[in-house]
Amino acid sequence: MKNQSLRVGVIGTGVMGERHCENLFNKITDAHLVAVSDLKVGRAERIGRLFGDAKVFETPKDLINSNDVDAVLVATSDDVHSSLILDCIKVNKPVLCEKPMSINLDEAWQIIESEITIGRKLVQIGFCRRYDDQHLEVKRKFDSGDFGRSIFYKGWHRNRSVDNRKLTNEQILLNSAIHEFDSIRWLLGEEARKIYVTGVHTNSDRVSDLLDLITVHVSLSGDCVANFDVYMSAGYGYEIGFELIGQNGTATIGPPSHPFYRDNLKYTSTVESHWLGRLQQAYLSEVQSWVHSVKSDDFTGPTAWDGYMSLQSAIYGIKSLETGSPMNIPEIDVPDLYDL
Ligand code: ISE
Repeated sequence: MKNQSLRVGVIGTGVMGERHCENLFNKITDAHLVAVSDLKVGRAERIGRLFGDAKVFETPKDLINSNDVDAVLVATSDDVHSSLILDCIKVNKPVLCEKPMSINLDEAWQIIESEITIGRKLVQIGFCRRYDDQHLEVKRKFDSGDFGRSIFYKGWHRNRSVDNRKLTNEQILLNSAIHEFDSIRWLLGEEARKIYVTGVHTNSDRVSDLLDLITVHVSLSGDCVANFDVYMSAGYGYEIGFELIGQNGTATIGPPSHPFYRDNLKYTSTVESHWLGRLQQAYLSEVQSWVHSVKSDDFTGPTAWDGYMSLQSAIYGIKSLETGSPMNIPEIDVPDLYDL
């Protein structure tokens, strides 16, 4: 395997799956796209043709079981992530699955148990922020100890617009806020213990009861706190950012590295319109690093355990939003397989 190009199959060829296929075809080294599968067969055929004549499989299971596929990337709708991950584990195939790893904790736990049973990690979860250069720089700075202990994560996550009729309050926590739940654990090195979520519907014409702007407050172990908003219809563009406050210093990431202009009595710059633009560097580095991990059998990415712990915050966040009360999050011991 070390000297051969990794043969990757992508399941789900929507917006994110297409981007991964394109990256695998054009940019990722030591791997290539060999197979695709999608409920919409026509879409899979188009993507397969576009990116190296990848073979189209009618069912995800056929792709997973194929001897021509070494590793699988899952970018389907969230509700089928866990069953596809379990199918990959059954045949001992490494899988990079988009977040969330599941939409419920029981199925997510089955994944943890399956990996424990086979005694190895095969699953990486697509927490792409961990591969974003800005996030990584802040992580390194805090890990160096220069700023002392990190205490407070204060973040924001803005999508430009969403289809209010399709999106649900649950999805905002499971699919969008889940990134912050992971970033908080990763940056602060502590676990969420209590969560309180409130939300508002920002659109005056009220096409739905969607709470498209939520604020999330998390208390963590080790005397740390986090606070962030997720605004799904911010209008001005796509943006993610945070301030991380430590004992001796703080770091901020925010507006990305577009040029900043001053003219005619004003400052101007450009805001990304979509996450595909803001996070392209992270997607590339995430998949490239996964390919190297798989080829060298040295697991480095966010694990199923990371996926489980972030999902736990999202699920208790949903309960908090529904009940209007803060929720305690149960403490669970890290299984040996994931204990570093
Ligand atoms: C989307 O699925 C993503 O993963 C983006 O990174 C996130 O910012 C967005 O809110 C999600 O809908």
